[in-house]
Amino acid sequence: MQNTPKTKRARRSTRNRVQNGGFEKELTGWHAEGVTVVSAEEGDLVHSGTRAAMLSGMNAFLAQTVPATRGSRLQFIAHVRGAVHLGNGPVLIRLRWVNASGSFLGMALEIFIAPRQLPGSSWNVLLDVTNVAPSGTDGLNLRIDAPQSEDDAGVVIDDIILR
Ligand SMILES: [Ca+2]
Repeated sequence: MQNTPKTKRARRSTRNRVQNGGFEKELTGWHAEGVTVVSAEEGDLVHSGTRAAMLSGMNAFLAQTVPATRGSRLQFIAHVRGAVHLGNGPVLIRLRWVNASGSFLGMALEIFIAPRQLPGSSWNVLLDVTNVAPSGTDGLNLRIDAPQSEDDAGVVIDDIILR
């Protein structure tokens, strides 16, 4: 094998495959339950633009399937914070490879945030990379579950990127 200088590495697509990942178009493109769109006017709850998504409620989740094909390896980025300092319930982010009919092919990435871990005054940047998409892959299903009990404050998320 020939050594390839880093500057000549194969070009990766940098286009964000997530539709409306910054919630500027409210919840367009998302399946959601227990999610409200918060605006910059409500204080420090927006990472960029003028809107972000707040998950609060017993079954709060956000989900979207983005295009992917066999051999895809995608970078995942999201900005998360608590609505109240260290007041969050658990957050589970699961990315799954799916085929053309939406059936599960394999886990791509899993991120867990334990309760009472998210600051309310700054943003946590989640940054990770999926494994390689198996044969038959037609999409990557992203699902963020943030079930909040009565004692929990909500979780705010913005600028979700898959590229
Ligand atoms: Ca935003």
